[in-house]
Amino acid sequence: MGIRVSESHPLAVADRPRLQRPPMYQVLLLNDDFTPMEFVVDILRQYFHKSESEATRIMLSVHHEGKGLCGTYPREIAESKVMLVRQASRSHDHPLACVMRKEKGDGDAE
Ligand code: TYC
Repeated sequence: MGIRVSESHPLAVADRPRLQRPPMYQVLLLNDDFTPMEFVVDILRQYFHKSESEATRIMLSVHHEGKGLCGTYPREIAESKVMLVRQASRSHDHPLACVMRKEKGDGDAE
């Protein structure tokens, strides 16, 4: 019973396509002088699933360094997080900026 596939069959190994890892995108928050700290912490918890302490750490690093990493995702997920954060910020009249950038160092997989 069952199908036996010979390991020496040329399609089994020789013609294996070279795989490309999908490019990944970093989603970042940028600092501004107006968005309340608590709102940024809420955003990090709600959209990036951070704990209270991790969200506070990221928010403070954005506040002091100018920008901070929220997470790294495939393109469409990163795009949707950027959109959701922008919509939430605008709906509360905050200028909070959320951007994405392609992660460096994505070559072909082995
Ligand atoms: N700098 C803001 C303040 O002092 C807080 C803040 C933190 C705003 C992070 C944006 O991405 C941000 N209220």
